[in-house]
Amino acid sequence: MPPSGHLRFGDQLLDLTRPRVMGILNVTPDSFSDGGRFVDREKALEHARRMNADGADIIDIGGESTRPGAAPVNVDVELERVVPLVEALAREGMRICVDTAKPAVMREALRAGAGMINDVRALREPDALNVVAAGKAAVCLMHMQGEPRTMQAEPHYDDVVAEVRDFLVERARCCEAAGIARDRIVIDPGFGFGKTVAHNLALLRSLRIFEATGYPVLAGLSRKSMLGGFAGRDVNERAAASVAAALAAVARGAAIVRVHDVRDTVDALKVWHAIGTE
Ligand code: 9MG
Repeated sequence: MPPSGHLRFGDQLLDLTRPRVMGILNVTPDSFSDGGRFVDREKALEHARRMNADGADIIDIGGESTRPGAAPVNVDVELERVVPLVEALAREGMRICVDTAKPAVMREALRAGAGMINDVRALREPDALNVVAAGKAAVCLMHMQGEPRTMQAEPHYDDVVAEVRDFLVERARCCEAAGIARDRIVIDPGFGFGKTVAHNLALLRSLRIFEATGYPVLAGLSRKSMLGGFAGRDVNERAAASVAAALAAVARGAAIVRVHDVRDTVDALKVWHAIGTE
């Protein structure tokens, strides 16, 4: 079944007949902060406004790092980092997604005006399904093997594409059974989350198999270590590599790309669109 062509995002319908760009706003100690509990809110707001002006369709705010090796964050710290930003940016009319696996953060983020939850644990925490089902938000269900602290140690699959697809379809069905409408659900293979480079490439090359599930597909490859390996670039010098990966994902059916370099990605997609596909 082909995806429906739109995503129900809070009270809005987001047209997915053209690819959409989700800009990443990380508010963690390694991003806009003094290195401790306090995150510089003004800098984060400025960065979100810049991504919005550059053409981001959605801003994805995350207050807990999910990088390989990252340690978990206390719920109060995450709330303090994320909720004021959601309130301010939603009030300015931006579409806000919140990257969290914690039901308490989801609940407050939705109250503050978020229209989407991005969960790397695919709503597997107790109560997460109910919190999302009770509102009108969209949800991105991502696949991850293991936990961020250890997930890259020894990822193993017999058939990575089938296993990841089956997991995501099963989670999407749980969402629908809990009352989340089909047109509120997005799936994501979770590049780099308990995957080797060979696993990531197999998933990227087979993205059409995910699209064929009928759920829109989100691809997050931006600045990931696999791209650094191919291009021989440090993390802050991977914009061109990330744009190439985003286009490769869109060419294989991705409906949304999650990126750091919004302006470059938006420009590339405009060129892509102008050229058209055969
Ligand atoms: C939070 N986060 C980091 N990488 C991600 C990815 O690839 N997809 C999604 N949905 N979230 C991600």
